[in-house]
Amino acid sequence: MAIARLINMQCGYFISDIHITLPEHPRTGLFTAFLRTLSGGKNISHLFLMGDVFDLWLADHRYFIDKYQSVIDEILRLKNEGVEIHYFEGNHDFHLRYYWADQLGLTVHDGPIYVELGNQTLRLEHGDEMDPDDRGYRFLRWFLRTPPIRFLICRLPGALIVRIGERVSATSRTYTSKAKTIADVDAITMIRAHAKRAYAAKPFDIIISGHVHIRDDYIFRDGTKRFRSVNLGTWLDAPCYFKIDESGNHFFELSCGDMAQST
Ligand SMILES: [Mn+2]
Repeated sequence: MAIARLINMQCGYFISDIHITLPEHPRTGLFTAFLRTLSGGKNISHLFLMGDVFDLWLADHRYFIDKYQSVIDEILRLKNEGVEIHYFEGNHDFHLRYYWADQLGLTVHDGPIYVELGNQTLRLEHGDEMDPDDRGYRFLRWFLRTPPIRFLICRLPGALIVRIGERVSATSRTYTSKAKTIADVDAITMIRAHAKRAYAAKPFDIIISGHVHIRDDYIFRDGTKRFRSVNLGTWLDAPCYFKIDESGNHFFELSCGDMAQST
């Protein structure tokens, strides 16, 4: 009986904006150490990678696969243990299906989805479409996904991918959470305004996003309406995950301290 219960376990983990750069960076070790604490059939049934997991990942180029093999190995282990894994494209990692879906068998999303988990309806998205006024980005997002550009990105020569990848890793070394394009208060306003618009279009119990690098957890109440808006923040600030388990609890846990010591 206990086994059936474990198989039916609904325990989802949500992570975004890790912005993994170099394999030897402590943040990479922290993420793989975090994944090693998870075990399919024991403490996780669903893993949601909510975008910008890597600071750069394009299509199925060998450069990224070789560079991030240690991360891929842990994700693949979870998949082989029966964990259902969803990977949302961000603005730093896209055209993911050629590797993560076609070769590894994960489910890849390039926009918002609704899922049922533990009696709750969730709306999940990276969050890069959150700002309705950012027409420049919306155009870029569309443009990068047009068939001719997708064709080009998938066929960039390996040497050029290496140069781009090294350039991105080098500039990202100086990344700090201070490098934000909008103020925290504006980001929170945007997260919550987007949640309200999304709820009006199609209701949910919880909306979970990332992208803006501001952790936010807010309950809306308006008459009989009630929903929760969660933004996952970024591992550049403080590594964390959001978890929904079968008892319906959902909470953040900072994963920094003990796991940093285990790497
Ligand atoms: Mn993003």
